[in-house]
Amino acid sequence: TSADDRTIIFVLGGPGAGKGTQCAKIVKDFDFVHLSAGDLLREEQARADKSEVGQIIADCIRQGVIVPMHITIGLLETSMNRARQENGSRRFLIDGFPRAIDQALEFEQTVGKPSMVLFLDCSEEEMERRLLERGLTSGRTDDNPDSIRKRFRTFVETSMPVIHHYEAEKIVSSVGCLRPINDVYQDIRTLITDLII
Ligand code: UP5
Ligand code: MG
Repeated sequence: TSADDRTIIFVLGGPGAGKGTQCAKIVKDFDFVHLSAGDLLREEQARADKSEVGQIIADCIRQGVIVPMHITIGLLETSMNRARQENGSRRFLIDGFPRAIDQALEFEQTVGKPSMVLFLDCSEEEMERRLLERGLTSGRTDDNPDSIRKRFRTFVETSMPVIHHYEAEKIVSSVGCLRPINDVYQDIRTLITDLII
């Protein structure tokens, strides 16, 4: 299925960098489908609450570690195929995935290759500030100091190598995110316009 007419953008960045926020803005201006791997996992966990898979997802998210990739890739593939069948969607923002090199390679083999990797670059201090503030109302089981610390560790040790892998392929566009949401978005809008024209 890799040699097809889809455009895939991986939207990556640390916990709280602004991936979901920026994807929501992109889909207002461009014909992309936004698929957040974390949102899909949280939905699946709620749906399959009492099941073994539901328990695995809940535990991994609270511990800030990565859910076994066959679960996440299955959810992404199902959502992409459904969007394609129902709406003919061909452009996808994959938010918060891949988080490890093996996930990147598996997704490329079974689903497809990204045209661009959008890296939202933010300091840990600012990401922590955003997540703790969001944690006041988000209800997310991982928006607490202990889980946030573990998420940062996973990001540095396991997810940053994915960025470096795609830097070597020269498809990473980095955007500094220590700025207001709309300023960040202006840069992203230019990058996406350049990609799809
Ligand atoms: N905010 C955003 N931009 C701002 C700006 N420029 N200035 C000021 N404030 C800004 O934003 C976070 C908060 O910051 C919001 O309150 C926002 O208003 C504000 P958001 O857009 O939500 O940031 P995002 O990067 O999406 O943060 P999120 O917490 O979703 O990132 P994570 O990567 O931690 O979470 P995700 O949901 O992707 O994953 C959660 C867990 O799921 C992982 O830890 C892992 O256990 C599991 N997972 C997998 O196992 N595999 C996967 O493939 C994906 C997830
Ligand atoms: Mg998010």
